[in-house]
Amino acid sequence: MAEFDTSHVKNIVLLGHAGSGKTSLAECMLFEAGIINRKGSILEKNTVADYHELEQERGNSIFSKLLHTKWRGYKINIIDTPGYDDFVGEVISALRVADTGVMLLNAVMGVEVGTDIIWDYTEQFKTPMIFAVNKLDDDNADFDKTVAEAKNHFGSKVAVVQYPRQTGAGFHEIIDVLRMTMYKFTDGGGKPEKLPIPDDEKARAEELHKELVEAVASNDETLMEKYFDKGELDEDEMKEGMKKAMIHHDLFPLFCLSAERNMGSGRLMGFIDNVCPSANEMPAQITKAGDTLTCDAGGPACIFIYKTVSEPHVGELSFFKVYSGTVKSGMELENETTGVSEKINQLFMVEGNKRTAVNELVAGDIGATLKLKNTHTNNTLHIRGKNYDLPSIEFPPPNMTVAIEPAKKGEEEKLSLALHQLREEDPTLIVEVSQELKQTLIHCQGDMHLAVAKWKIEHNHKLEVKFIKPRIPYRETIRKVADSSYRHKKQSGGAGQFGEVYMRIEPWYEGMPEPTDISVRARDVHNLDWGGKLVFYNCIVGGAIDARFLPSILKGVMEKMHVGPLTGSYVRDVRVCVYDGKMHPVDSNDISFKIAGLQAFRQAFQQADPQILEPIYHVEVLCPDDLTGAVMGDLQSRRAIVEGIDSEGQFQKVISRVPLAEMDGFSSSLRSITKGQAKFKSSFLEYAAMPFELQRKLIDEYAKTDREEIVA
Ligand SMILES: Nc1nc2c(ncn2[C@@H]2O[C@H](COP(=O)(O)OP(=O)(O)O)[C@@H](O)[C@H]2O)c(=O)[nH]1
Ligand SMILES: [Mg+2]
Repeated sequence: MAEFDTSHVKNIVLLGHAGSGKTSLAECMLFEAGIINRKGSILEKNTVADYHELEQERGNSIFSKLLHTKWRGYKINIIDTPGYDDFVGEVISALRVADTGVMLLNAVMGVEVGTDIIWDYTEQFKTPMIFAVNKLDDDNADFDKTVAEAKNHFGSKVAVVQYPRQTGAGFHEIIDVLRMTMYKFTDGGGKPEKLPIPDDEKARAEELHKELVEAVASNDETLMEKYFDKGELDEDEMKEGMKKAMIHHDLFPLFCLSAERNMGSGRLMGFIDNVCPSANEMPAQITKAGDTLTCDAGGPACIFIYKTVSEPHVGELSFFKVYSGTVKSGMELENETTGVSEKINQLFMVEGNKRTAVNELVAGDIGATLKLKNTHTNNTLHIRGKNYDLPSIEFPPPNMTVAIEPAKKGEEEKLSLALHQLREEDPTLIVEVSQELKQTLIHCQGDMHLAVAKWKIEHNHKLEVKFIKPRIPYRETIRKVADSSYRHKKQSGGAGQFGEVYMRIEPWYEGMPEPTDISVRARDVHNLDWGGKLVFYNCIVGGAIDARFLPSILKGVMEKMHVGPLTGSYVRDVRVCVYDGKMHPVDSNDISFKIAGLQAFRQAFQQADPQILEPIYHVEVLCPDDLTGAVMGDLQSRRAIVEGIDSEGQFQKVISRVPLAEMDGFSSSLRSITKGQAKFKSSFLEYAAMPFELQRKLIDEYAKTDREEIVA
């Protein structure tokens, strides 16, 4: 038998901007429940959650961690998450399996950009949310300002359940307007004394109590009627009303904390146990095939893998949530995605880097298993005879790209293995072997994300690597019409070669009119892999060139389009009309026409006012008002065009277009000029012409490189 049934398991995720106190709160929860007998601290580098060497080195969380605690008959699974948006993938996967989010607000800083970004995801998942205002012991803490910012940012659904009697060094008392009690802590924190609300706080407490009751009642008609009748709601009515409103994302209760001094976490856990929904009170999961999967320990076993970690000397750990049935050790489950059958040899409850073996885990619980054969993050495993496949976690697209190389030649194979494993653990890291740029690219979320990847490669794979600036995928095109002809003739030794081609090339655009002065006999439209089009027309009259040679001419043109004449970049958006030429009865063959086609195209291209296009990215930076100037200054030094500034709550969103060639180092530069108070998103927008002098530079550089012509 499992120790806790489904309704006694709660899954929470700790969220918030970096430094808001999530890891410290997790430590308090574990300590208060007696899971650990010494409370660790960030400073001493001995918390349960930040156990990773790299986290201790850097002093903040990088990976999400599964912990659990037991409080008054309930098991609370806690996922501690990193606050920097470089690691937002860890937050998203945790949100996928959590049933309540606890968003920490730093009472010194108020609502920060990290809070805002994570909030957007909680809205997508509709995760029931609690706010916890932390650091109330800090002399610069401002509770009222933090609450005002939260209401301004997240709306009137933010409902104050607790407020501090005093903040700063004197923070010892929390007034709870749900219980209408005052909790008084000693200097050491821990278990508070419960006292009546003092007279001088009664008016405020009663006003906030009324606000809270009204907020709960306003979400439910029966409760509203009861409230009108009695002028009050009893504890059970409040509990049920709050739970329902939280499930519908209509109420976000707000609590008070000092994680540093261990004040407030016990009451928070009590609220999680009594009010926050268990997995079976949340909307049922719908499989990809449309089946409803009820969270019931007696149902068919089904688990979903939300995270994979490769632990040195241990192997691959798969973290999962049981969405239906009961998983037992020794069970065989089928992986719906990969088709393999997996034996669940060991089941674990997890506390940071410690694992406790258990025999079974019921629906609604979260745990881990080891050494599955072919199972990855986002896979669903189920008992034989079902086809359950649960919706995947959608990870955000990457924000920045670098090229990676082993420091020593000859270690390419080792690097590719290391990257494979990195990718397995971290779905927000994308590895691309670019044929076009002849580089291995890492697409990631930001510079800290990259630093972590480097650390893992160096420590776990004992491989030195270097990051280099990625080449830019420029494009070449033309702006004018040009004609050319080329005769390829070779008669030295053996069989001769002969082919002559006349062609016209024009800039292609959607809806361009057909030629009027020549008649088109065959049309060939190619959507190019690298974007844009090649439109190839056979306009030969009177059999000047046999139709069978046209594919060879096209091949020659295509070959040159792969290695553009200006910089060797791909060519796009050209219409080619082959309208005349000559054949030789004996010497004409495919190769001759391919060469003639290629050379004619090259000549015409040079006369057609060619230009280089560069990739432009859409970049959005979210930052506090007083930092917009600095952010815009940095952007403008990157040839960016600032297109507008929108306000988002108390933040400003600077919207701009920036050439990819100038994005190098943006992530770290932004972090340093804003001290981590700004976040950015970037995505490919379009190709646009480069400034003339920069084009000149690229062309001159390319002319200097040794290159072999790709001519057969
Ligand atoms: N004064 C004060 N400092 C705190 C409190 N909670 C956390 N801290 C400190 O704030 C820093 C960040 O805490 P941490 O738990 O790592 O935050 P996280 O990034 O949200 O996990 C650490 O130096 C903590 O010691 C608190 O309640 N009061
Ligand atoms: Mg942390």
